[in-house]
Amino acid sequence: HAQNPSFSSHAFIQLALDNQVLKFGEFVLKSGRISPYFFNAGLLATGEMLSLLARGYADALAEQIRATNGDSNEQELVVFGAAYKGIPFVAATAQALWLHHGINAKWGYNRKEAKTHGEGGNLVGADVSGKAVWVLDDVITAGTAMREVVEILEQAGASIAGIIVALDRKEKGQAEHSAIQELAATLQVPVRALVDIDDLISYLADKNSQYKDATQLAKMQHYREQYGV
Ligand code: OMP
Repeated sequence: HAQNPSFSSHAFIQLALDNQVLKFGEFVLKSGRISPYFFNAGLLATGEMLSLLARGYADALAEQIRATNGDSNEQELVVFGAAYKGIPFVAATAQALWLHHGINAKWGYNRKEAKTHGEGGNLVGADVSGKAVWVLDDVITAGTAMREVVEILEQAGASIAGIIVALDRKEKGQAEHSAIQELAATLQVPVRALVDIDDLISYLADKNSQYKDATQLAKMQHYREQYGV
């Protein structure tokens, strides 16, 4: 039994469904949209799921670094996770980068309450000031959460190197483009997702899938037409 498989979107979706990380029903989103599915990254709460997720982020980052630097690992890699859910994810990703790719990334996160004693401030870990930082996050819908993280980093004197989310719901952001397209255009950086709604739809449509479900598939497709890009 392989305990450190490379990331595959199929395996990730299957695990997410098995563990109710990905659920079907009727959910009110932060944006106010009513969605037939919800991805709760807080439930990626086993060693297996955390490892697969971290491997996904790490593989995507390593690929991006290779694409820009060739084989050299010289350029410093700084990864950032936003409080609270992003914190364990960024820590696990830094470890996966080291164990599976030999990349010694610096990692950090923010706290929600600024400290008034001790070292002060609200950033912990890697010093991001003057650095180009990769941001990890769980889900992107309309892009509000991600814009807040970008703001925190820019306030701290960092620039954004790129963004990786676990799930891209591929929905409209502030206008007609998807939230990811808007961020990529505004920041001029790569923005990647480990899985997106089209992967979920293909999974539900797959005749070999144990979760094959025509009713749910139709709801997902309808929602995609309503809010999708
Ligand atoms: P936006 O800020 O609209 O991009 O929504 C992203 C945030 O919504 C995530 O960081 C989550 O807090 C939450 N969310 C989920 O966790 N899973 C989903 O499937 C959908 C949402 C959501 O509310 O849109």
